[in-house]
Amino acid sequence: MRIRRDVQQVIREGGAAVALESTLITHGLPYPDNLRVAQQMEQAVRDEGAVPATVAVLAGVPTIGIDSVQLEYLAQAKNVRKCSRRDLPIVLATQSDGATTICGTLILAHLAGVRVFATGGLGGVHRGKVFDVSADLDELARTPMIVVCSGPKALLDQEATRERLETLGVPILGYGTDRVPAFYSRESDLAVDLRVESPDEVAGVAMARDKLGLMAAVVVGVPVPVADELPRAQAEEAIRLALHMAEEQAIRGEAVTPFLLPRITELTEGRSLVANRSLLINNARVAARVAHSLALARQRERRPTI
Ligand code: PSU
Ligand code: MN
Repeated sequence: MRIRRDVQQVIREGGAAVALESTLITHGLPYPDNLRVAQQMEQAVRDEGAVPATVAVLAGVPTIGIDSVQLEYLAQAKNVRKCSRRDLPIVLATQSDGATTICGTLILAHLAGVRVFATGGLGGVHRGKVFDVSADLDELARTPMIVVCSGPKALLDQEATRERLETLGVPILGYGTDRVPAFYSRESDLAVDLRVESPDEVAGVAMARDKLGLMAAVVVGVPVPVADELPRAQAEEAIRLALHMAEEQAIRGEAVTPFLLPRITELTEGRSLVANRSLLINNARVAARVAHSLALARQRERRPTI
């Protein structure tokens, strides 16, 4: 794999690095918003003094920390494969381009030694489709990273996704909230496993996990900033309508989310896009702070006590 030089260095020094996914660039947001948001997420991480590493596969090479030219290419490229665990061997063997989902990013970023990851919404259990369960969930169960997000994607069955995460041993922390964030809206009616108020508390849970040798990710649910929140009733109405359209057009599998997101944007007159953009940039900022706390906690742990 190719690891950008500054990313290599920060990992070697045990500093703060934040992984970012690329599927939200190729499949989650329209051009040119996708490019702007990806750049702003990287900038938010840098503003906090951490190093961003956007992950993708380019011509079959897993790349940890794409450069600005590669980012612009991905933002406009068509036919880039959306890569979960299943897809990685295929894009490598065929030397093609792949955008990594949360699942794919967890695999590659963890291999490279990055411990914190910022994204938008987790994949999970689709509404009314018990067999359409995102590979994100099983990957979260076996990758000891910290994943900063705004809850499961709004269009999923939130309750089923939450139950599945419990079964898989993945804790959900609420960042200044008692409820699992509902992506476009600040709160669902589902309780988090622990409410935290600071990056240090998040790092503390990850450190305890590591001492136990548990492999699961720690999920941190950060609510969308208040000013950009979409009221729940409004978000739900748009989601229901979009799901109905997907049903009518027989959209299936990994094509479902890329079909639904633009429909939801249309139905909310762009407000879902505003919320999505806002939460992504905010999550990148929070993840950078968490990465600092974790780096410090790990350094303290290594230093002999006097
Ligand atoms: N949430 C969004 N937009 C997205 C995704 C999540 O708001 O584009 C992407 C993420 O990359 C996530 C993936 O990992 O969708 C899950 O897809 P699937 O349900 O097909 O596993
Ligand atoms: Mn799916």
